[in-house]
Amino acid sequence: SEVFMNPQERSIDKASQEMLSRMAEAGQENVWDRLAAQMPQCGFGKQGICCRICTMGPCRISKKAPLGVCGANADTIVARNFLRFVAAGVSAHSDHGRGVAEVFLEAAKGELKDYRIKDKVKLLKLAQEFGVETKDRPVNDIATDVGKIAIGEFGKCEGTQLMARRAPAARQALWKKFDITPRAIDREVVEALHRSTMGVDQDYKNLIMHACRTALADGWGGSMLATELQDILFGTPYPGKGEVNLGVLKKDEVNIVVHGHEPILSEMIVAAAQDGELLKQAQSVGAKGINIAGMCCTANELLSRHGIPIAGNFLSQELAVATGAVDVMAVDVQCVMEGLAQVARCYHTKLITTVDKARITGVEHISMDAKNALNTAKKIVKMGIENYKNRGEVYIPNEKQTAVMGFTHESINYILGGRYRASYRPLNDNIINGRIRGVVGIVGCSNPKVQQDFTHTTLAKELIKRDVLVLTTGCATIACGKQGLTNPKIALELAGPGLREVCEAVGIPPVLTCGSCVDNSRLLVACSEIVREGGLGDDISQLPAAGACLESITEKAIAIGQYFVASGMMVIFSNEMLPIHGSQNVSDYLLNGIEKDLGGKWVLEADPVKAAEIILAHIESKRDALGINKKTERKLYDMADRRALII
Ligand code: SF4
Ligand code: MSK
Repeated sequence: SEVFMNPQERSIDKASQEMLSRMAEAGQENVWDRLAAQMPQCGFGKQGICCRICTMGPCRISKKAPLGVCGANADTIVARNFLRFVAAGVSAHSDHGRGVAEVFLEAAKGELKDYRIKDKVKLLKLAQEFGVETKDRPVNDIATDVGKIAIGEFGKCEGTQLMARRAPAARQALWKKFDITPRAIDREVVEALHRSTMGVDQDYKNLIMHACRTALADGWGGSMLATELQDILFGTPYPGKGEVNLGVLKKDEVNIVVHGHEPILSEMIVAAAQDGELLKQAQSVGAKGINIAGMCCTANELLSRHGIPIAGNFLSQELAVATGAVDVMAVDVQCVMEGLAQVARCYHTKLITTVDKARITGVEHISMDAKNALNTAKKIVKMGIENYKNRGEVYIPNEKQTAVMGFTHESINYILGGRYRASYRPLNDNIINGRIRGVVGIVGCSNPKVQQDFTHTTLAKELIKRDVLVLTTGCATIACGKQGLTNPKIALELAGPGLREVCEAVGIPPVLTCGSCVDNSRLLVACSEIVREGGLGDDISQLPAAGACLESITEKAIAIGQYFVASGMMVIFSNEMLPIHGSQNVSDYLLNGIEKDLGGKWVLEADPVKAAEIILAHIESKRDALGINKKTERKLYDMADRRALII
């Protein structure tokens, strides 16, 4: 792959470009430089044909040596590696979900003074779904029962994931037919590791089928639990305005950046920053206030629930420190680059790890104890205040964008249908009448092998231009936010006439931000609800819909892709970011054969314009199959339509 050396090649984001220039001038290394130093990267690894799972190896498959020492061929090795990618991604999301479930249960029992149940309506819905008695019972008793069942989902001895029942009946039947309905989340991950160890499962299709089941345990299990319980505990997001990009950092305030994924700590830091005593302390050191900003998925969680500004996505983390304005960066789990520690040493920034399972050598660790959460958060904020005076030169790029964020399955439902008739009907009707051609999820990361933010935003623009509604999560959301695509004023100008009419009528932007990585589960629920609403087939695989992640990095992204595929969706990734090319059979199956079995498939395309063409063709073929492309005469909204829509 190409190595980008100058700031303009590395990112389309002006704030990133400025910071990259400054870091280069100061001779400071960042993720792009480390990528350059790694070149050329191992061709065997890229194709998925290196195996190091036993000490007869490591083995690499080549023409000269087509079999590993144990006799494993390329198909087995690629499929095993793929399964291990998926299992690791699932374990990350699901361990996040388990962490939330544990705090949820303790909070429900009244053992945590700083957390309480915020969304009682959502709690009651989930309780009913889990079969928990709700009538005349105190909220905390109901929540305790829900919490116990939720924790059980990770390790239960019998049965399948409860929330997999949210999928359309036809989908559930298909999972049953292929025996891939996910059982306990931990069990699927453990079995994945067992099956992919030396001398166990040596049939590539069998391995891929277990990758489906393991991934489904994430999408319809671990991630979905994380989302549901976070919503109940911290409040279900509702669309609101916020600001995105490094320009949200403030020269004259104490800047605390929270980075990672779990909102357990960051929610408390937000609360601590409002403490009168701490505000006074901030003023006493000459700061005008305490400014909290988010990074990566923590940022999505906080903006969508509290309107807290977002400083940047994955590739911006080191750049934020290089502004010299970050007094504390508090991190929890996932996507926290170890390189941050090195960059932080060049500035006054105090980098603090907070989760015992995620420490960095040489970095100060303040253990986040849920029982003493607010005090721990206050301690961290105080460290920021005390560090304010140690700032050296500060340079904050003057770049930020207004964004409307915080869409959920519930809020889309409500906005479309109104309080008393919350419903997907208007969306389904507008897909059927062709004003909206289809729905696409643009999700995931920000990879230095790709110009930062370019592919996510180009793809989003190409799609909305052609009347496709875009839903985003993760770092893709932040990329779209930075480029104005979640600002209705800017984005509506770029939308096709049909999509624009619908968005204007109901008051939404054409790019809907749906939260963090675990919130991809919201998209699964939304798809199921669209199917349930009727008129667009009886399974997710029939919907004119797709998923895309052209800047993926993590194992989590592959797990997400695989659970979308196993749920019936077409998913586009960049060629280089799915290491399956070393096996023709595995590639053929994941890119083609699997569609006959499960209705979804992977597609590889790195170019966002070409990816948009592929998605459009896919959407139109689904529309043809549904018979909704007959009489597709497109008409703009007239007053009668508007009256029918606005409740
Ligand atoms: Fe080599 Fe087989 Fe061991 Fe893998 S499992 S390292 S292919 S001997
Ligand atoms: S943070 S997983 S780089 S989206 Fe969720 Fe961003 Fe990908 Fe991490």
